[in-house]
Amino acid sequence: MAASNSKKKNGRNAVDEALAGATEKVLKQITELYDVGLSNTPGAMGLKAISESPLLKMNLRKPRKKITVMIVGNHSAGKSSFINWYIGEGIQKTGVAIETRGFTFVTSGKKRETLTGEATIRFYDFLEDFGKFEGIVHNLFTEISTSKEKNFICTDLIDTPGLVDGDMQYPFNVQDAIIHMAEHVDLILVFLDPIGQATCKRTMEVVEKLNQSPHLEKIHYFMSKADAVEKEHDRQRVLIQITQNLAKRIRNSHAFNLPTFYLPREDGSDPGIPNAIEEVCKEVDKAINMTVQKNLRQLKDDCEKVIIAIAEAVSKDREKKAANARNRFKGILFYALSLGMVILMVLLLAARILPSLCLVSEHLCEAAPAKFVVKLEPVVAEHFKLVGGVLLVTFLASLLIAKLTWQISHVFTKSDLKKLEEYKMYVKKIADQEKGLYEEYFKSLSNSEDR
Ligand SMILES: Nc1nc2c(ncn2[C@@H]2O[C@H](COP(=O)(O)OP(=O)(O)OP(=O)(O)O)[C@@H](O)[C@H]2O)c(=O)[nH]1
Ligand SMILES: [Mg+2]
Repeated sequence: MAASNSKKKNGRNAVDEALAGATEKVLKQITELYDVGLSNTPGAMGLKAISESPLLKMNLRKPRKKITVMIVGNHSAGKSSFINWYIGEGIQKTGVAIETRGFTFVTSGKKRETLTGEATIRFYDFLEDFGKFEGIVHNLFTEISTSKEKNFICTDLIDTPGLVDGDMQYPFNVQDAIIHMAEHVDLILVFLDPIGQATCKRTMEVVEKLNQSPHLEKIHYFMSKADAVEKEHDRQRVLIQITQNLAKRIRNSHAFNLPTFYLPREDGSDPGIPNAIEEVCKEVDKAINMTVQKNLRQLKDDCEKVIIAIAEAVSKDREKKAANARNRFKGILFYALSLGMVILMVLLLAARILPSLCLVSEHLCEAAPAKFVVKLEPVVAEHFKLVGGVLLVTFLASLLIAKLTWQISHVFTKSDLKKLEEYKMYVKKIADQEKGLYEEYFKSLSNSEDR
């Protein structure tokens, strides 16, 4: 054990590090395909921009390139200490006093920095709703660390306020805030320590509420600070006590597991107690692996969605063009009919007034058409009002129908269609990249399992 530990750096060896690198690369490349597309292609465009283009008007949600792990537990359970150990940096204050009163996002970045609540909400867009909790903004922080330890580069860790009973006044409704945050995280680690208020009312209520929420499979329980209890039988007693308390509140109690862990001691001494700290890290790794697979699947699905949307848009456009042609034809027909009615009304009027005009000036009626019109006069004189009325009504009706039928929808121009075709080819190339990423990622996974 000691020998294998010596090969490892904070519980990780070179293969783990290589795998972490491959994972980070895949997650980053997936989000890049959404943001900038195939950067080595001229006119590169991200999948998101393509889907949101006015020709498609889709709304794709870009997958996140990191997972979020929330650590919940009673006061002094070692939540902040675990985060410090995981990233190999004393970023969070620890101690026996109630140290963490708010929510702190610990994330990796290029420069060490602390962000306040407002900036944190802007940094994590899913926190928009969270900011509405009364009193939360002033108790929300982001600590950016340059650490590259373990899988920190793919992980946002959330340190939460320690849960304690008694007169403790929280500046916001801590239970509701934790439950709300649970919706947005990928993994919830519940730490309960054998000497603190592991089974306090507040902690148990949070566990119960988390179990009622749809996030059951995100939750993993650990007994932390196992080395704080020296005697094995005392440790077993506390373990049973915590397990019994939890069993009443958790839904899948038959599959319940409470591994115990403690942080490696700074002086390197071994208390000789089994330590499941690797299991805590493995849960993080598992959540990352699942996220990689989920994001790869999402990328594939989104590419398919865009290709289907393009095909649908083109076929809808074809239908619209056919309907436009039909409507134009019908419209022209009815406009022609109304024009015919105008001509007939003019003829009718001419037949009515021409004979009287011929009496005044004979040469007006010398032309053959005029003679024909004059011949109609007896018929016209008898039915003038009726025929005139019919012609007028037909004229108005055909004009109205022509106007109503002339419904021309907006259709794609030739350049729009060309662009859609280009999008389709481009998205197919993105989908091909997904296959490559998938293979590359699983190759790195199998290499790590072969070791
Ligand atoms: N023996 C032992 N002590 C630990 C371990 N982890 C943390 N501690 C100590 O426990 C105390 C509380 O640790 P914190 O990390 O501040 O606990 P926390 O859960 O963040 O506490 P709050 O922020 O108050 O909720 C500190 O004095 C730590 O040094 C451990 O694995 N073993
Ligand atoms: Mg703390």
